[in-house]
Amino acid sequence: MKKIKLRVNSLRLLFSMILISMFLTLTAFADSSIVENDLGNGTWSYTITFEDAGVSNGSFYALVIVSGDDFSIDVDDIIYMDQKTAAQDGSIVFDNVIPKNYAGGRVYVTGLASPVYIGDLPSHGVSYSGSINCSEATGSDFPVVKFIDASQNEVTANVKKTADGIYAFDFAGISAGDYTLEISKVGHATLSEDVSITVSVSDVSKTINRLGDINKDGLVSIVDIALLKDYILGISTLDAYSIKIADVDSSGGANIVDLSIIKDYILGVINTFN
Ligand SMILES: [Ca+2]
Ligand SMILES: [Ca+2]
Repeated sequence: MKKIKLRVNSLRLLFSMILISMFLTLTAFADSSIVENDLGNGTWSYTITFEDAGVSNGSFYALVIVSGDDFSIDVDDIIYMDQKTAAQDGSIVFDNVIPKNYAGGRVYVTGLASPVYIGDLPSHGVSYSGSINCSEATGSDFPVVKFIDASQNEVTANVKKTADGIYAFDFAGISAGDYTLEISKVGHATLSEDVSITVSVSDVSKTINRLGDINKDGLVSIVDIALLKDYILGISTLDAYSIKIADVDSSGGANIVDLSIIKDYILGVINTFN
């Protein structure tokens, strides 16, 4: 624990040095390289090496990667930070560098003097991640989470189960732009939303509901029948997603046929809407 704290403190110290030294003249290292390693599944790591000729081992160097292409270091834009000690010959290798997203960025290294701009990371797009709550906690089918672009190209997110009825999803390295986000799961109404992504987004929270559960209380009951009846009779309205929930025969609309199927489900005549 103490070790971690010391590490954080020394990173902070180095970072304040970076801010101060940004106003100083930049000097370049004798030799440096950025090598991209494709890990598959839209993820990358980097190996960043450089050499500070003439330094003795024991010198600290901090690696700072900043998103975007401005020549400034803003705390909010830092997507990776680490520190290492130089080897006897002054060479330093940062390997397995995995930045927070793949939006591209500028790589800086600083020792006890000025920060040095090493080069750029290529842009591999942005990330979009979050969680999905499913009203049916049990059931072994995972939700399928997709982005569909204007040309109907699809990208599917990685989905992991985090608890009963709760799943984490993650799109990594997608292009910024406009998409339809589609979340589907067996027995649930498919959620479709227009999403415009310009930067990486995390902590997105979405909920999908069981077919027939129009009031979204987790149960298919007489209450849902009453809501659908009022909708069919024009007494009340339903939002677009609630209509999808009510459309248990996937006909594209909610009507008397769905009402009859939901009634059969409640009476136990059928046990699935699929
Ligand atoms: Ca209900
Ligand atoms: Ca229908």
